[in-house]
Amino acid sequence: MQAAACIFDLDGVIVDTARYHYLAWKRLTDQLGIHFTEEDNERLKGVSRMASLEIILEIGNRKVDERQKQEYATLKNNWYVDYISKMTPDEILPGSLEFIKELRNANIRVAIGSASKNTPMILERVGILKLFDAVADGNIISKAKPNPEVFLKAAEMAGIKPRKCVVFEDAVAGVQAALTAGMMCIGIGSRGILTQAHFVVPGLNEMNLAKLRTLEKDIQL
Ligand code: B16
Ligand code: MG
Repeated sequence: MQAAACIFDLDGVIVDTARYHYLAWKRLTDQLGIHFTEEDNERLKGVSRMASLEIILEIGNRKVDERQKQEYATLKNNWYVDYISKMTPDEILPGSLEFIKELRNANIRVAIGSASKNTPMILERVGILKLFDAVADGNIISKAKPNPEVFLKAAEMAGIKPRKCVVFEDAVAGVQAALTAGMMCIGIGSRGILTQAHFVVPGLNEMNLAKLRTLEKDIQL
């Protein structure tokens, strides 16, 4: 394949918001008396807000009604928004900006495919909202990763067929979503965890257009 669009997951690929999610969930779990660790937080990566809450309630062995769940999710999100509203461009992960700009200069479309409903605010705070041709996020999709909806939507918005798209993703559920969408997937993180990705690199600082062109040569979609 030869990529005409690159679709980036946001949290864990372009910015490291996982620690803000952790701090906000930790405030909630402390309030509820649930023991919640950074290791537990790993299970929430790439998972939607409500699905994350379900995991937390399961860890704490709590059963609560729908109204209470909404209340908890809102409480956590308000704290999270408070943290991310203070984010600055320094928090863009190394190499991301350079790679995205290189792709744009080569006329390759760049898009976001994120589960987060806070995507526009994060992109705006770190000053990169205008760099993207398309932003598909938790506000416009109804099915969370591993469902491919968010990546298919990003491809459609960018005007590129799925088999001409490469997804960069740090979560197992996101890698599955990309593959089900019929796209090439480059995992960001560890090979031992992202076993299904076509390739894995530790971070976008290890990516450039020449490397992408080499990797995609071996991929048939
Ligand atoms: P929000 P991604 C995901 O973003 C996060 O990895 C996940 O931890 C979070 O629960 C989810 O967004 C929803 O975020 O509460 O802001 O809507 O990795 O898909 O960019
Ligand atoms: Mg992610």
